[in-house]
Amino acid sequence: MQIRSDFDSGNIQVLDASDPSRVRLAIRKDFASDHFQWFHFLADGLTPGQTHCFSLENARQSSYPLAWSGYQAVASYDGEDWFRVPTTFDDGGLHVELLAEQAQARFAYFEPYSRARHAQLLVKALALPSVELLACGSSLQGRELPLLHVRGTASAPRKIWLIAQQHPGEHMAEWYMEGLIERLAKDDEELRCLLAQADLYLIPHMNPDGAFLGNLRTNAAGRDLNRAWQAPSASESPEVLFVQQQMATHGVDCFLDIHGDEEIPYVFTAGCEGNPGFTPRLDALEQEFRQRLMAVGEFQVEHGYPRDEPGQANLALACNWVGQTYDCLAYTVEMPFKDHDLSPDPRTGWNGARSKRLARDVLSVLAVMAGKLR
Ligand code: GEM
Ligand code: ZN
Repeated sequence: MQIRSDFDSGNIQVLDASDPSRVRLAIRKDFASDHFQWFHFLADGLTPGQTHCFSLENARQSSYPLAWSGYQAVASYDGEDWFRVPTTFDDGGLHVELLAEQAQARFAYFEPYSRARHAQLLVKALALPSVELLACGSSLQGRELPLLHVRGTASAPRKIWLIAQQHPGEHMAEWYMEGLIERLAKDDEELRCLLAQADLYLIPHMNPDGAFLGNLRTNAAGRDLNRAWQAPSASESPEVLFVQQQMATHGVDCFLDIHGDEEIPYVFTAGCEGNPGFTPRLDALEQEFRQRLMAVGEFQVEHGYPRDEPGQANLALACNWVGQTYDCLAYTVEMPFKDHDLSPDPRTGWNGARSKRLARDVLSVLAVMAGKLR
């Protein structure tokens, strides 16, 4: 059996692949960092009809070891259709099983979003009459960081920013952005209502280097971009520096930072309640956003991160820094690596398609709220 990871977002180390019924593997650390959790590899030489087990033996030392409880890995024969496979976790690591139907299969922590698909998404977006490439930053390794501007029809539009995948292993984030961009092509009544009041500023992918390298959490300098917002640097976090410069140029009236969460099996948000500048106005906007999203989409408010104490927010996080700096509604949107347990799908768990649907639902909420953002 051959195990490969020499491709976009590949990450695995082979310990011993001599026994095809029990292949011993390990997850490689993020580049220049101690973080690890994301894995993505291809197994070639499977025997149809045989159950193969792949053991990721260092899973207990990963960044979020509690996240393996209740988690199932995803597999695919064609790289398009991804499905959950029987997965157990014990002292020996994370054990992923497949009753093989074909000789080759891919395995990953979540349905990967490839750089090639990102390129296709940009072509699709820029073909839309309302979308322009406003600016283009560059990652540390020189990958483009496009800022898309969706021009509405208002003479003084509200400016709604969405950025995705600061954490490179959270591939659900660019699936979300694909869903948003695809809805722009539909030109429905709600969308027209939104674009009559607001322009959109989109960064479909904040961390292309980290994603390509198969990192979970950091960029090519080993930096967690979602801890760089108070002091971004050209040498270590140019991706954040670029976005802040563009925000200063164009302004911000609402901000959504799209992420994935390893442990919590629900879709949820984290707000700015701990910001020094948090006001009853922002509190009301946050509550209305949540209530409206619960009414239309796969979302809930019971499960999520602990709320920050007043004045105790970490302003190095994008959501908090933007919310504080621009006195605006700002949210971290979290999708699960596992499933949204209020509406579980045993075959796929949370996946790309559901991430896309959430983006469409959030646009519906923004269409109703755009006029209240200031
Ligand atoms: C999280 S954001 C953490 C927000 N926490 C609170 N209490 N507001 C991060 O960066 O750690 C986002 C993520 O990793 O998905
Ligand atoms: Zn994240």
